[in-house]
Amino acid sequence: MKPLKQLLVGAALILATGQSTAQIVVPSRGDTGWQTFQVTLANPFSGTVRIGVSNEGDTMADSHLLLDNFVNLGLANPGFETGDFTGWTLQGSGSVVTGASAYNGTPYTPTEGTYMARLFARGASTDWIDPLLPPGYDATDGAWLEFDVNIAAGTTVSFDWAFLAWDYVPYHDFAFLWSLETGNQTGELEILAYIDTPPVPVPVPEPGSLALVSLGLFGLAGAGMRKRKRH
Ligand SMILES: [Ca+2]
Ligand SMILES: [Ca+2]
Repeated sequence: MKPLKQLLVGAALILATGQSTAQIVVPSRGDTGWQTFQVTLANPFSGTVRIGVSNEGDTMADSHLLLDNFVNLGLANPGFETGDFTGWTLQGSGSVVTGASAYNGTPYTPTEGTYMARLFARGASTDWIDPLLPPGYDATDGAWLEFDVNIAAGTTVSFDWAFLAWDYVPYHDFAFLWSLETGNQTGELEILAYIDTPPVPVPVPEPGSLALVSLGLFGLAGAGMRKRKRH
């Protein structure tokens, strides 16, 4: 199975920006901390955007996506400060909250104001993402915020997000940004973060470090483990 990372290699770039953001590999039941997605549009963009979170491989252990502080996207309630989803279209499960916790208990608070959105990977089918994923991955269900935008070239847009993994390898729950430019048939997908075994650093052999080398090889073998069924 190809790593999701390869989606970015040679892929058409989202929002006609000519740039992309780093993709974060989250270990089992880990979390990303707050991240800012920011792009300056090289070309104007008019179309539909979906930002959300999906289960992968099964429909259990729903991961979470926190969102806040949407800048320059022309949104009426860009930081959820109404205390609800006024002005937004939510598909699937989500709520507007003043705080949240990662699986390990790490607390999260809004990056702007008092409120933020918390989406759960359940409630709406994400089968529509499958054609945009590498073979072997299976998006099942999730939730996303959807909006139409009309952005002028040269505009810098941004939003804050945090992916809280509730699942573990080999279930690759993921956070995504999808866009469909008006007139196009196929949307473009960017994976913001997904669950996987973090890359194993290649150990530099030194005298007395053979044990470390062995551990590294063991880790690589683990990363190549085949997907197994959950019962
Ligand atoms: Ca899951
Ligand atoms: Ca806010």
